[in-house]
Amino acid sequence: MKTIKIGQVVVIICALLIGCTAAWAAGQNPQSAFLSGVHKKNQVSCNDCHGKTLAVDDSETAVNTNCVGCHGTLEAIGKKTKEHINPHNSHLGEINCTTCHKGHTPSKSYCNYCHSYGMKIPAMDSVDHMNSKKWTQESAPQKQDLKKQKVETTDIVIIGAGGSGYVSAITAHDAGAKVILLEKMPITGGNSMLAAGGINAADTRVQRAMGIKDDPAMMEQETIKGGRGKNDPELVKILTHKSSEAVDFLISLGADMSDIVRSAGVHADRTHRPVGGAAVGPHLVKVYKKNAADRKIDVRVNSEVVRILTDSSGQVTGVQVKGKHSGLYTINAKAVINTAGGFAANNDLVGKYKPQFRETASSNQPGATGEAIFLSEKVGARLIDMEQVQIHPTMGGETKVLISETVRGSGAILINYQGKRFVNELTTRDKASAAILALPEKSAFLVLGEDVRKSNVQIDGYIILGLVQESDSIEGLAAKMGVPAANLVATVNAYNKAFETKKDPEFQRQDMPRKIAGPKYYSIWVKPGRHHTMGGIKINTEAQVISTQGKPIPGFFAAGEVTGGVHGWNRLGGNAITDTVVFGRIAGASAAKFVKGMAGK
Ligand code: MEZ
Repeated sequence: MKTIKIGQVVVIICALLIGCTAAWAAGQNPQSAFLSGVHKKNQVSCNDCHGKTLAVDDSETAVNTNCVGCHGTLEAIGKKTKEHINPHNSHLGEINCTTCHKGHTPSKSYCNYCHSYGMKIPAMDSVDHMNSKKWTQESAPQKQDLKKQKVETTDIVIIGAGGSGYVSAITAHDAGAKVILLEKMPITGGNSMLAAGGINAADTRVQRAMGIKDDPAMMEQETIKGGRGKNDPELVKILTHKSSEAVDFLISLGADMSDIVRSAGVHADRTHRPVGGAAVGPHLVKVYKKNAADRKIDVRVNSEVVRILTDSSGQVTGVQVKGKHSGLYTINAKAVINTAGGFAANNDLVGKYKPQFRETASSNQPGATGEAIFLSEKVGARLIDMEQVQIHPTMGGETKVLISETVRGSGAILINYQGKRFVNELTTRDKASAAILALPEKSAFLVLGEDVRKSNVQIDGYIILGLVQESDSIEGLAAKMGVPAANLVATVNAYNKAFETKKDPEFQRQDMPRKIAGPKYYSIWVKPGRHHTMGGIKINTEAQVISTQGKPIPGFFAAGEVTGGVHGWNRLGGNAITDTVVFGRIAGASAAKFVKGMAGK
């Protein structure tokens, strides 16, 4: 008889315990509650999903490869779907199957964090419509825990894989640095993934080819005027004067920037976007993902930074990460870039800084909860303008779907319940939102004609989502909207006259690119909602994080919505993507330069 060693006994007891716990869990939950149960019923074994070792990395790579092996790619599954709303073929692009389909907890439709489809998926517990819960993080562990953890080393760690994170990562990598890009959510893309409008840039080769005259100095002035003069003027100079290079950079990565539209609060058509007016964000994130993959950049999802590490001099030296499966570990790095985004999805934080906006819907992705702003504050970063929360005038009725400003830019008008215009549709967001909130109903309607719909493919998306009403006549549309028909007819006639004469005596709207004409007329019910947080970490023009003492914190950089100062107290539509690209590039280049400087020491 073989002798059994103590270690083996422990292993056997553990295996029995795990087996019993799994059996208990299965007993507690009907077979169909989790995918593991569904799979078991179909005689799929643990190893079929997890492979021989049963080890799961935080990005769940092997499991997802096996999902695709059995079920096909998202694209292939998407092709089988007949319904208009097709989650497998959505703007989220190629994402992990495990983002929605869970093995050991109830499945959840990720789409419902932002949209509100009454959608059931296999092994789901209930339809979760409008979850704006904080994405919880456990409190950072105590210092002594650090000793026991796995430690990795790299040149640069980037916190948050949204637009700024990807741009910083690609730039730093191309400058010779070894980069790890961390994302706490199960998918990458951040708020950039939801960006509808486009990227503002002045005096670009695309504008020149279209005969559009523009000037970075004018963009600079308009950005400061839009920001109510509260912007950091040096950051605005960089944002605007490097915007044309930002568009060149995107084109060099393979992005399509061939269409241009006007955004609110400006005097030039400078919002660059893909052909047909397609949403800019999903397109850019797809381009970023491909570029990161081509460069073999280490991108990890389900990996939340819970602490930023410093040495005794205050220099930033890395991060502590909580991986969904790997638990706590440390990455020592020569530089850290914070690109973790803002906090407009965090009801409590918004409520703290802007109590009147606590209950408004948010257009943001569920991970925009702002923890990394405070992790930065803990290592000495100065925070500015935290109470400046932007309300976007047009979210679709009771949903979290943003109706892009480009719909107004393409020619839609805003109508109140009297069937009348009440504001210049292309004024800045703060003013347009205030005008809607001053109406007794605190909501309004966008009204548009056939040419406007055709110019902006996103409107077809809103039709699919059931957000648009349509009619063959203005009177018919008025009846559906519940506004007086005679007023709406008079309003549309007056607007079309303004379009013909290029003068809008009532509201001085400068740009009226299309009249409101049939054969079909459309309306969308809209309400203002939380969209952008202008405040955050103070940075300088090199994207270095500035301390409460007014000095750069060595080894620490930041870019995008996690920072404050670029947009002042009100951001112009289309300037967020400019921010992510311009300052993402600067942060990546500055961090890589810093790393090289350290090597020389
Ligand atoms: O920059 C934005 O937030 C933007 C253009 C949004 C939109 O309405 O499309």
